[in-house]
Amino acid sequence: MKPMNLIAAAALAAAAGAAQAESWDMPMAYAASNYHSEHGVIFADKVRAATGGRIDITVHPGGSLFGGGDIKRAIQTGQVPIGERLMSAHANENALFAWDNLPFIATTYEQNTALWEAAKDKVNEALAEQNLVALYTCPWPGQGFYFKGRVTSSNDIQGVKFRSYNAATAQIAEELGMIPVQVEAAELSQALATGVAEAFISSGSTGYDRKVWEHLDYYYKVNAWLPRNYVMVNKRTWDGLDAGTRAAIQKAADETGAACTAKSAELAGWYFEQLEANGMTVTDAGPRFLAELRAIGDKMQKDWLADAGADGRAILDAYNN
Ligand code: PCA
Repeated sequence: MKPMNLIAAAALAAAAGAAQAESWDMPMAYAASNYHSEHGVIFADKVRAATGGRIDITVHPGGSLFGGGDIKRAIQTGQVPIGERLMSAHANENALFAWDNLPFIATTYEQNTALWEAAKDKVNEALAEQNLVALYTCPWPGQGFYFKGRVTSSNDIQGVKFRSYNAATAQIAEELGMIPVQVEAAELSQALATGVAEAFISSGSTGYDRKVWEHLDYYYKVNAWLPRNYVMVNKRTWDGLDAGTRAAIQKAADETGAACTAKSAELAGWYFEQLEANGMTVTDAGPRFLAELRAIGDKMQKDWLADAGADGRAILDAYNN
């Protein structure tokens, strides 16, 4: 080869190498120290190792790159290739995304996994239509209520400002006579400190992350549902990868989803211990409050079936069998 051709060949090789390695920013919505975010980092490490550095993911937790409410759109539109979001926050786009917040349908990790198995194909189809591919999902622990004072029924909470995180939690607030206000977990401590919100529904996990004992004194265990976070990738980006890279990433995702789910189950009780150690009363919801919640749950299930149509019916039928 003539020297000029050698130089051209070297430049071409360098360009091909550079085009191959990709840096992916991955926005996540929840606290850096939360197990969801920690598993995002575990996932990134696995992907880097499995692809020989070809895909280099940087996790941005706590809504630091995009606020929780903006992450899904940022992935869809290709502003970032990958990210994490609570799926049911997007139930307004498609009722199927609310499969995991039907009250009292799936209240254990096993049931939540069985329901996801029933819902998965339909949900993934709906995501594909939005230019998204879910790589893995991970549940939050069961959802219960945080209040300032003791609550035995909705009589005790009329007009209370209630922090919601999706349509279902806003509906529950209204049915109970409270006033819903949508607030991201990342802004929850501030909302409680400034009086924007006085109560909310969530897991022990988010109460712990946000040190809510500084503002509220009671947690009522209800286990209404276990909502899931999804790590999603832009479908065009995904389809553009070679099959080997896709398989390596999917394997890392499967392992991470399983590990994250196990961690969630392992930590569920520990979070309650931390709330108690910091002075909160953690207790089961009483029979009157629970009866009201069950009636609301029945109504919400009917509403959902009306919205989600035949697909929703098929999901619940598959789950019930
Ligand atoms: N924590 C998240 C969603 C569900 C949960 O347990 C939150 O409160 O925003």
